[in-house]
Amino acid sequence: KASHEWLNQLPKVELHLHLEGSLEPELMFALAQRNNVELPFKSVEEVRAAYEFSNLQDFLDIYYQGANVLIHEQDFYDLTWAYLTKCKEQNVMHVEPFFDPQTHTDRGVAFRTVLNGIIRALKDGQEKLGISSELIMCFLRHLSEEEAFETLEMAEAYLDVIIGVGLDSSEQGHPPEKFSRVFAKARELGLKTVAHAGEEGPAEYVWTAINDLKVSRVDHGVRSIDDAKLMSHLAETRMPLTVCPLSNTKLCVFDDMSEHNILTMLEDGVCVTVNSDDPAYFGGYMTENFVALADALNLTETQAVSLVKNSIEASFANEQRKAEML
Ligand code: ES4
Ligand code: ZN
Repeated sequence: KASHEWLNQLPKVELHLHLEGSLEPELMFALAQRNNVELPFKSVEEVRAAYEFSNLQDFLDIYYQGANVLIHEQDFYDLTWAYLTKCKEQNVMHVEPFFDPQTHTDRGVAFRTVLNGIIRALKDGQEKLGISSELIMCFLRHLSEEEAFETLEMAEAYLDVIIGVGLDSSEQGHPPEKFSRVFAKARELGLKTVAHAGEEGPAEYVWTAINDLKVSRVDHGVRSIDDAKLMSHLAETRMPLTVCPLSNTKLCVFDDMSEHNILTMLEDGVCVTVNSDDPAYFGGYMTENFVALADALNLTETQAVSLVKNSIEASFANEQRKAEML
């Protein structure tokens, strides 16, 4: 296979990245040792071998277990900084990462510990690497509305460093409207909203993310293709979809990359974007996701550039930063 160095050189933007999903096995082991946490794996190789998933839940079980090594502010700094240095290597100029506070507060790690580590690294990323960023806090949808409200309350002290809220974790059985009232409160606080929808769940969940949660972007959204009316609506309104190709094949949303619908949607005028989701678990960061599309679907340079332009259009960066990136 060709090296596709041009795809690494291409300046890129990432809009769908879970910081906890960027925890590489090497850092997981180092933090386990530093914090005296027991891991159910003997080696980095054994961890990587465990990363075979047949669906979203399979992955989530391992992902939440991995996060147990994150305890101190410095751990969250190191996690975020490692991701940003990877972005620098791959010419990613702007990022809008997600974090899952409930994964940590439910283990007794303070909200401020998580947030302070992350924002200090994002600030260094801006100052030392020139990577601009906006931070998005996600609610875990398998937990209750009440717990989401409690999490939103903790975020109220940090509205200057959180641009929006999102919704992630187990999709099926947890429709967007379960969080309509929490999202309404978030919007009242001036936060933007996004939500995972139409990853494993039906196209109907994309409609309710748009109509009930009033999202600015839909995360994944690939199952929108099952609903022709929805597809036209997405194209007409330029509603962005943050698509994650390697995630979708790793979690068996598509059996093979050659079956992925991202380029079909691009040609239909939908504002699709390329993102890495949980790169430490799914086999690659931004460049690898673009390369996978080049290998399986013959992604052209024109298409690659359109995908990045879509990301700039869909981003929460200010107009000046957007203009700089175009
Ligand atoms: C996730 Cl791929 C995916 N889907 C839903 N929730 C998530 N959290 C982390 N990765
Ligand atoms: Zn995701």
